[in-house]
Amino acid sequence: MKKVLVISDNEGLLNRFRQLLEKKDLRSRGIDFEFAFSYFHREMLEKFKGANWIKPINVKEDWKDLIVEYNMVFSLHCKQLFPNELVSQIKCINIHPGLNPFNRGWFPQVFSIINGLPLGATVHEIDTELDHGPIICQKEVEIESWDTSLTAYEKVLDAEMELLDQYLELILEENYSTFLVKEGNLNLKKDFDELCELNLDEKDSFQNHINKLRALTHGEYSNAYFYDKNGKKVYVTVQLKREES
Ligand code: 0FX
Repeated sequence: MKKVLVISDNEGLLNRFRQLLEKKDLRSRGIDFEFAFSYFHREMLEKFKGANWIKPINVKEDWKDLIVEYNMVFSLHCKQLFPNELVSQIKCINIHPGLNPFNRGWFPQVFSIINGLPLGATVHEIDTELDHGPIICQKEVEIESWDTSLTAYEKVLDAEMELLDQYLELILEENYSTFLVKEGNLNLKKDFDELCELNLDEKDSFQNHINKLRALTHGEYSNAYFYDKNGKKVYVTVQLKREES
C-alpha cells in the first residue's frame, strides 16, 4: 500500500479534496491517504480533538517520522514551510492558489487584482523556497472588472480542484513532467497587512482606488480600514454589480 499524507489548513478545500478521493476510489488501487493540519491551527485543533482520521502536525519537528511513514506528502494550503530534510527525501507536492511565478506567497488574488499580474492555480513540487519549485500543471483564471478578492478566490479554488481531478493519479504514479519558470515575485503576510491600512490622503486614479478596495473585499473579513478622528478603525468594503446583459 502506498501511503500519502495530505496536510491542509483549509477545511473547505480539504472537504472538496476528500470528495474527489471518494469519487476516484484510489484505495482500491493501493493508495492510502492520511490527513493532517498545522499544530498551531486553533479552530482545527478544537474541532478535530480526538478525531481518528486527521491529526495535528509540526513538519519541522516531525519530518523524520514523515519520511519513514509516507511515500509522498501534499500541502493543500498548509501554512508551514516544509524543511529541506523533508523535501529532499520524499516527493512533496504543493497545491497553490496562484499562478506561479506571479504573486507567489500570501493571498495571490489580492495582489493580482492590484498589480494586474496573472492569477490562477499551480501544482508544483516543493523545494525550500515559498511556492517555488518545478511546476507540474497550472491553470489561469480571468479577473473581471467586477471581481472582488472573494469571487476571484472562488475561481482559483475551482481551478485547483480541476487540476487535481485531472492530474492526481499521474502525480501519485510520478508519471508527469515538470517545467521551470522565471523567478517572479513574492508577497508575505506583512505586505497584505500593510495594504489594509488606507491612507485617506493618498492620491491615485479612481481605477486604482477601486482595485485596492475590491482586492480587500472578501466576504465577512474586515480587511481595509482607516482611522477616524477618535483613533478608531473604520472598516471598508465595496460592492460591485455588473449590469444584466
Ligand atoms: O488557505 P488559503 O487560501 O491560502 C493561504 C495563502 O494564500 C497560500 O499562498 C498558502 N499556500 C496557504 C497555506 O495559505 O488562506 P486562508 O484560508 O487563510 O484565506 C483564504 C482567503 O480569505 C484569502 O485568499 C483572502 C481571504 N482572507 C483571509 C484572511 C485570514 C481575507 O481577506 N482576510 C483575512 O484576514
